[in-house]
Amino acid sequence: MMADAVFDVVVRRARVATASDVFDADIGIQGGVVTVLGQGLAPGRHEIDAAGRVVTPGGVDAHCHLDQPMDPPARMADGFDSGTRSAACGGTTTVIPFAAQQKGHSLRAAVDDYHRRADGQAHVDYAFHLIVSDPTPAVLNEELPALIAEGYTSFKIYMTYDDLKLDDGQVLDVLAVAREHGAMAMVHAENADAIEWLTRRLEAAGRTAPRWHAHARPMLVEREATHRAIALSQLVDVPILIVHVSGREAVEQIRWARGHGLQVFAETCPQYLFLTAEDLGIDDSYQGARCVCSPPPRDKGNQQVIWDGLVDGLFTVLSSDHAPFRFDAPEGKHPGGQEVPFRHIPNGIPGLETRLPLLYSEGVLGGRISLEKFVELTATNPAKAYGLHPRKGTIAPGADADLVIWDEGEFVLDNQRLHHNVDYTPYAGMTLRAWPAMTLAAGQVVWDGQQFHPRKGQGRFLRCGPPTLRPRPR
Ligand code: DUC
Ligand code: ZN
Ligand code: ZN
Repeated sequence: MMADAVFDVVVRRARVATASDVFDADIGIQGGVVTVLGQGLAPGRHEIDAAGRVVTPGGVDAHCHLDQPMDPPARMADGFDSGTRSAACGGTTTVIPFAAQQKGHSLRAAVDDYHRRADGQAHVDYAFHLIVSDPTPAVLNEELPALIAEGYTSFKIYMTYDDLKLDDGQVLDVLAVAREHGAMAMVHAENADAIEWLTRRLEAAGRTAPRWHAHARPMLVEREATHRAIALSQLVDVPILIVHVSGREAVEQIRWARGHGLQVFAETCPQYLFLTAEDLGIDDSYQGARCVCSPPPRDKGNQQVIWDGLVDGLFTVLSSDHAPFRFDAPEGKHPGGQEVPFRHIPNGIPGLETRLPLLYSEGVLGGRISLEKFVELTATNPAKAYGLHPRKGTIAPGADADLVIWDEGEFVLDNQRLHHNVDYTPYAGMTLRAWPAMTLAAGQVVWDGQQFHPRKGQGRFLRCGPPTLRPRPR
């Protein structure tokens, strides 16, 4: 404690990285907010020496699933407590999971229920996207406009999954609301009927092991739905953001749209950079159930296309799509304690904690992307896309003091190291080259490189403004 302290916290000798610049500065923090960037700042009550290490804005994970209600026996392993704990230890200080409407119920009920799940639980700040699964006139004309005005400014539309999917007319209705009220529509683009047809044929042939999941959801079904989503958004004349883009054919559709001046934004996820369909199995072993997610990981060639899209600006954001199910559990990848046909395996993989270290290791230290691009994809653009910038997603006076101080050094990842409530990571055995040495949330140390420092209930609910992303036509 210093008697003449001017700041609550000073992070000294930081190599500060933002989406536009990398520069050396001390970071002065008061009341949980960055107040000054400069050289030789006055003392802080808490002094942190970053000693020339890279310091980035806390990550904004704009696509993760926490404690989302599921049909029994499935149950997500992470709620707001363990999910935000895991996020913080991997450098993510803002999460945006989904309040999912159930068909036949109101959207407002989903939002109220989701607040009850989050209240008092979160260690870092959070906002909500909405999932619109039943766009009744009341939802379209009353609930959605009111919720957008209250700070729920983004919603996800599904073109697959029986309990969530919308038909094209419903997609148009929801997109029209996004246009009228300035919200961001996120689209899960896979052709539901084609998946069902393929799944039945595979089942009839006895092909039900986890690896067949990838055959039931080939690139073609994603390409077709991506094309359709783009066309529907063009008809309504509204921007959209295509989530979890997995490979070349979807990327081609998005490039075409950009080339025609359409505001089509795109998200990808680490699983499409680091996993392939072989991770679902090369034989009929059930081990591959761990990596069953949708869209499925593709192949090395598609991984390269996704890397290229990160480098050249095709992708707007990199999110985790953390969808946490335990492998060895009846509420997880073994429904009812059984090895089940792939159709019944809960879709999703964990990734909140590994998103930033994976991209920093292979992207930045692997020489594929700049530090500025890393920050843009993992923090600045997600904050802009969902109306949280400049409070989130940057290091600047007035922004929340959410910071990651990076430690560079090789180690082999295993699940023991992680803080989620999932019993595996798909990235076990990978050599990583970086991990947060420290994470600060609102100026408080929440991860010190060894220990998690709980701030349960101090994570705040964030009301989102309108999207402020600028289009990047190609
Ligand atoms: N796919 C989704 O669309 N959401 C959650 C998990 C998954 O695999
Ligand atoms: Zn999805
Ligand atoms: Zn998802």
